[in-house]
Amino acid sequence: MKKRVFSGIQPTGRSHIGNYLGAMKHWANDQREFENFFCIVDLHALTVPQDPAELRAATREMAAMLIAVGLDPRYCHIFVQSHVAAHSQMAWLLNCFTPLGWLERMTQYKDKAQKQVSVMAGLLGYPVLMAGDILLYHTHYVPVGDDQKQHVELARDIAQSFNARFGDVFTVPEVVIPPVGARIMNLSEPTKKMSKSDDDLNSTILLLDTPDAIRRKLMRATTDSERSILFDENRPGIYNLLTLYELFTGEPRAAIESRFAGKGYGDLKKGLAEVVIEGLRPLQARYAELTRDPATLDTILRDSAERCAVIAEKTLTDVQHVIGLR
Ligand code: ATP
Ligand code: LTN
Repeated sequence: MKKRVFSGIQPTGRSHIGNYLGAMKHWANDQREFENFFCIVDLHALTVPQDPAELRAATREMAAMLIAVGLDPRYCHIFVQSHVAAHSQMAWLLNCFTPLGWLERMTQYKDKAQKQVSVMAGLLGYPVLMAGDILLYHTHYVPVGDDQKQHVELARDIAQSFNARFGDVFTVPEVVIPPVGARIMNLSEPTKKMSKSDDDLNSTILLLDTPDAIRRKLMRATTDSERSILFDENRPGIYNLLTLYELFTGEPRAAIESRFAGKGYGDLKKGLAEVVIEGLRPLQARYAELTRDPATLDTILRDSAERCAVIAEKTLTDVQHVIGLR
């Protein structure tokens, strides 16, 4: 039996090269080795304010994007979280077995709560819903970017404490973080991660950006006052641009450093813009084609949700049983 992979992505804002290099690209590369569950987490999106029509449209767009980056519905269950009721049901049950203190410590909660005028209870419960997503499928591996590591560790803690009390109900998942690209940085403020929810539109390269937008954003990217073009982690701006070059070309670091030896930051930015534009071109073409046929996307989502519901409901029933429901 193939081992199981589960990961999720929120249908909010627009996907960016951080999502791609930190998560989606790895999901696509490794898909044949595993049984894969890729979930468009619309329930997680509700933890911060959303416009209903935009959320609905963004959910279908995310399905198109996942297929455009190369996920193949023959190897992957690509589905929407709210289409499988067991996700909401499991979240409630796990909420009753998760100490409040574990949730209050989550760094993403603290960051996001600070940005909201009024914080809804769902924002605190976000990692519990996420733990339920993972545990419902007896997931072995959870490939995510660096920012989600703490949440997957919490899912492990919840699974272990539940198992200690009720027997081996859950498979304890492992987090998988890519060695390079797990944290693509914000172009304007390279000490922060690139993020969908950033208000500064120049800080993020979107997967659907036009060539002109990509060139413009990269030319404005923050660097430093030095001159040398070297992979030096203490120089976050240049390090981020060089990492992007490395990930889009697959060239070794030494070769990239010698390609730009004696050249200026402008040359690096121009060169990088061209490799990003070329790297995104095939994905953008596939995306355009897929969004012309929403009925096919809806069929893929519906079929996947039906298959996932069978697996998820079995786990949910097992959990209900051991805790004294049913
Ligand atoms: P937000 O920042 O608004 O929370 P996001 O950009 O993190 O949103 P998500 O849908 O939460 O987007 O994340 C999808 C996947 O992309 C996750 O696995 C996450 O770890 C990864 N990811 C997000 N941002 C980056 C980044 N800057 N570098 C690498 N991976 C990232
Ligand atoms: N919180 C994650 C999305 C997410 C997820 C998951 C990732 C929801 N459920 C389960 C991995 C496994 C995020 O914001 N990237």
